[in-house]
Amino acid sequence: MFWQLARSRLDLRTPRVMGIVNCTPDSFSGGSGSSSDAVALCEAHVAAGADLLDLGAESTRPGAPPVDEADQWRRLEPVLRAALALGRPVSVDTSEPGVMQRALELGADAVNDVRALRRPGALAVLARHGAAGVCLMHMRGEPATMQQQARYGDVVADVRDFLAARMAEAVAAGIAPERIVLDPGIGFAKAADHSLALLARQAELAALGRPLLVGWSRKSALGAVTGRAVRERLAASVAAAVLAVDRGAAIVRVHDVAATVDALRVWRAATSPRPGGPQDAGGAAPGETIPV
Ligand code: HH2
Repeated sequence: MFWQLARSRLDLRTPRVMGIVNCTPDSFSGGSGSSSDAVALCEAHVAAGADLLDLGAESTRPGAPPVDEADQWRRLEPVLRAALALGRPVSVDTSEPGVMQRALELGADAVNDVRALRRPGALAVLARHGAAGVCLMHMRGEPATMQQQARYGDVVADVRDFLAARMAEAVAAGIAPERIVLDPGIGFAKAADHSLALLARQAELAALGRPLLVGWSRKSALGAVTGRAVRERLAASVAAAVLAVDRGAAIVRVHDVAATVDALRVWRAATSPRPGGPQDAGGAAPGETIPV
């Protein structure tokens, strides 16, 4: 399994960590005040082991005010230019077709759209940019009012059907399936129980046949479970990322890259065949032994 991106194909046989860079003053877990802060965060994420960077210029927390195209681009451009030189794929988190267009022209590898390319013109921009990746995420309504729409009969079936329909529409518009990853939209028009059901039954979303990208980092569902404030959700976020990967997620979108990378190293070590372990066919290859 791989994700086709503008400059590369991302191999998803091992889980990948996407580092969040909010070029916003008002993100729910704190944004970057200036573009130099945001560039420094990109560099820190890469040093900590991030496989991808996701740059956003508009907060999507419940009740956040919209940011117009010109302002998004003013915040994004200097950070995107610097991030593209760091040797990792870079996605731009936007729903605005004009911002998508400018970002892809500058060389962005993918578009991450919490509205799943539903704004007029968005599908066409991606269809025009032959190889760029796209993440289609589930949400109902708009961030300002989405929590009023957090009512479902079967949330997992609803999210699955929505993602299947958005993927079909993207493919019909000319976006090849290997360019697409899917995201259940943890916390977007969802109560904590809805988000947790999406983790418990994540396999039903993986059955859609495209890689899953999942963002649990510091989200309010983790606050509901632990009783902790946004800044105190590191352990809960890492636990959720590991569970998501264990249930088949290909990419986890996180604020705390170093801790997530370590946790996934442990997950990988524990799930790979080991000399002498139950999946060992006999005879360890040289160099495969793990130092204690
Ligand atoms: N969550 C947020 C923003 N963008 N994109 C995808 N694909 N999946 C997510 O779960 C997701 C997302 C919200 O988190 P954050 O970026 O930290 O906050 P804010 O939107 O307030 O900037």
